Amino acid sequence: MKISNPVLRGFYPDPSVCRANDKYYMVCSSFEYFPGVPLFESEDLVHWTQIGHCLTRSTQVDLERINSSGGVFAPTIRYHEGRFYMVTTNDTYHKNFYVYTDDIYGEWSEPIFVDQGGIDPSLFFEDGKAYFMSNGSDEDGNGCIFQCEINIATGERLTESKPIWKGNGGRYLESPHLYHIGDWYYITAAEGGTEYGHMITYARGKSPYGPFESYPLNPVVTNRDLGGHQSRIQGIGHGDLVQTEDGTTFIVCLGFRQEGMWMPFHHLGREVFLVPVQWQQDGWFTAGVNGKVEAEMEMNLNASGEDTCYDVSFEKLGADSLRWCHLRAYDQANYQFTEQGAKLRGNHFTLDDVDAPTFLGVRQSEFDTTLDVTVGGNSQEAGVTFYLCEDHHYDLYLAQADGVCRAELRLTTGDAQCVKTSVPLEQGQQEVKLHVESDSEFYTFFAEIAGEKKELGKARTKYLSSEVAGGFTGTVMAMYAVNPEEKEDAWGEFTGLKWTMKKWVDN
Ligand code: 6LW
Repeated sequence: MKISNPVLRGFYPDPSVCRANDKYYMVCSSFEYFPGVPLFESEDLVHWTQIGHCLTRSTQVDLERINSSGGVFAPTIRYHEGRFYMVTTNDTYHKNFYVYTDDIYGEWSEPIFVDQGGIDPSLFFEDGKAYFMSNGSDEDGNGCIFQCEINIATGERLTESKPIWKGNGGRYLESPHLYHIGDWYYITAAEGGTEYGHMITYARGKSPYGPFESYPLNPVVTNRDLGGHQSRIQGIGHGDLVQTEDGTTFIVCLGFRQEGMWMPFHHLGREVFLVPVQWQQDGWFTAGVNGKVEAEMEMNLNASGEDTCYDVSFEKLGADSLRWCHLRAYDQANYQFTEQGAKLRGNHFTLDDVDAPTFLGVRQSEFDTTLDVTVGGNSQEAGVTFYLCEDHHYDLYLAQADGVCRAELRLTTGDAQCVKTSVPLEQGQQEVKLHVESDSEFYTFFAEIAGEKKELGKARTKYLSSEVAGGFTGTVMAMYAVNPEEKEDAWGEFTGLKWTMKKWVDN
């Protein structure tokens, strides 16, 4: 049947997937966001339900003052003898570690560190051995995949780290994984960087250490040769192979949906794509449609469930929703869910700080969205932000000073920040209805003043993109509060949250 991509929309980069007990499990990177490493379950590789996070405690990963797009990089998930492992890098501290669980719905262990450098670690289990691989550089400074064997109980290296594959010559060799399928060991990597030149390459050999022979038809998957006028889907790379029970094979990988045909950018982050694999007689394979990924592809899958709905409201997302995310740290005392909505108590951090302001976020999953929320309470500042990082965010909020309430729109784009519009509310008006409309090019911000919806301004989506702002994340919408004096009883009150997202279809 035809399957539409991306199968998981919004900022869920660097996917890795495994099959266990007739289900599929997937993890994605999370950088400075807490909880870390969102975890999903699926029965068909197409419909994914979030069932948890792998990193839920500060003892597992310390995100304090982690730089934006630092912290938790590309994870790998593997299942071995009844146990799930998730291995990743804390890039800010250049440390590779893994956690494990015997209950996929439960808590994960404390971290076990492995003394091998590089990023994008992966695990491979066979014949009682645990192989650990990550990227690195050879003596000439070229990209190379290194591998060692570890004691899986302790993380201790049992063998020297050996170079096993230099890839196909593309820059930024990363994201290695090893598989044993049929007579061959297949190794994969991403090359070209996680941007427009991104690609997925393979090599194969007769042992876990190779020697590996690169596939003559590499790259197996890439959209690098498609211009924006040919495909909105770009940056395809960082893939993990997965097989269904009957051996049908897929690659789960990242890609993004670009905006701006000639000077492209993307602001929704890197997302998850599913790509069908076609095996050949000689034990090699191709994937996608002639090695390219399209928004709709024919796949040998029975996945007729309902479309995933990304709409957000307090009714849909209660206090325990796994979709809420926070910046770096989470102080539960500053978040209260009420029958009508949520109350947030700020701290002295603002959205401009590389720190942990009070922030209740959800990823933006589509271009066309409509947001409504009413903000009241007595916080000095409380509102919504469309946030990429501390230097790039748009905030629409209720400000209160000297007994005057104002609706304001503040834009922060790199080194420039301005309050674009500031409108006093009517005497006695102490809460304000905020409304935001987005399409692929603009956010348009409104506030209801004296019963009338007033436009406070527009801002370009482009300035929240990786191409402009840098980094590896994607836009998150958050309710937030700022409370410079950290008053005990200063709360921003949020009611009537409704954020609807219109599913993008390629045309
Ligand atoms: C990462 C690398 C990548 O760890 O982006 O797409 C880096 N690939 O593999 C950050 O996500």
